[in-house]
Amino acid sequence: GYEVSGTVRRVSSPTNLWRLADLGLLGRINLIPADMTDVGSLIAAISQAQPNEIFNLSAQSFVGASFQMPHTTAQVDALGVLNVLEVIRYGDKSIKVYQASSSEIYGGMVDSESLDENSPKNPASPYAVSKLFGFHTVRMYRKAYGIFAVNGILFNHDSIYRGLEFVSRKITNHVAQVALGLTKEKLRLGNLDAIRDFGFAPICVESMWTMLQQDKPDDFVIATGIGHSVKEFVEYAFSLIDEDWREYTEVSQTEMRPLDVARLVGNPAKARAQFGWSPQVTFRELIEIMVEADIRRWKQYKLGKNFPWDVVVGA
Ligand code: G4F
Repeated sequence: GYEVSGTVRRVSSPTNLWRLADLGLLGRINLIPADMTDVGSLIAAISQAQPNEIFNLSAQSFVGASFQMPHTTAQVDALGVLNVLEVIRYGDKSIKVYQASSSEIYGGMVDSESLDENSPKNPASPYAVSKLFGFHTVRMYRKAYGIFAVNGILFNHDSIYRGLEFVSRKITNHVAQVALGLTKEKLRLGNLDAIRDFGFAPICVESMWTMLQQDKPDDFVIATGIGHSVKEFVEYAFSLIDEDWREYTEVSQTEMRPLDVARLVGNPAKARAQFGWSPQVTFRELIEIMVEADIRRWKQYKLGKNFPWDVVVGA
């Protein structure tokens, strides 16, 4: 029952909307040009769409790249949040806002078993510092101006639509190519000991909407509560095609970050108690879903069909 608008940042090459196309959503969403760093464009987009709810999912979301582009990351991930909130503050204050916060804001709290909304924040990348700015700005605007703004503190949330630069999809995409005999190259990975809380994105995304339907704005951790290392991920992914991961991977310095967070595992007790959220999909099921999808895509490719991400629309 929603009418959905989404903002699209203008780039000189055609905008790649393959995920929307793959999901059959293209044409059902009003696409409005806007840029998080350009407050005027946000004013225009918000006055055009006149939304009741805004989901701010826009970000330079790759932690690794934030070390190369700290300034851009801060402008989009930190000041961009401020821009949206300012437009609401001086415009329609009844608009509810979901802010995509991140488990990265906790940073290196290695001694914490699992992290909840009140755990100390110790960000360890330009991405994390920027997200923490957004997090506190949302809380401050909520208190100071009575805006219904919430932070969803999502731990890793993966699916078949994950970008190829992230470790989960990088692995499942490679496994699929090995399975179909399409590559002999080794997969270069970085820190295999990093522990992350890998959840299934569609289930996590449902919680974003649910947070905006609560009586009062608040912040919620969304996580499975179970940690797994990158090594466990790659090991299980290759086991699905009956291969030994060690033969197909190598550790490379180029994939290491100047600082990495050793362990991030969340405690979703508050979301579970308040609106019954649960992760539903296990670590192994998630990997199975992703490997299966990538094998399907590469099989299509072998048949001479386009990748779904070759669909380029909205030039
Ligand atoms: O897949 P990643 O790049 O995701 P990361 O850094 O955990 O961030 C993701 O989740 C956050 C929420 O928890 C989001 F806020 C954020 O936007 C993003 O969606 O890396 C996961 C771990 C890291 O410790 C990284 O060092 O995997 C390690 N890793 C090891 N080898 C690698 C690689 N990461 C990448 N991207 N590529 C590698 O080759």
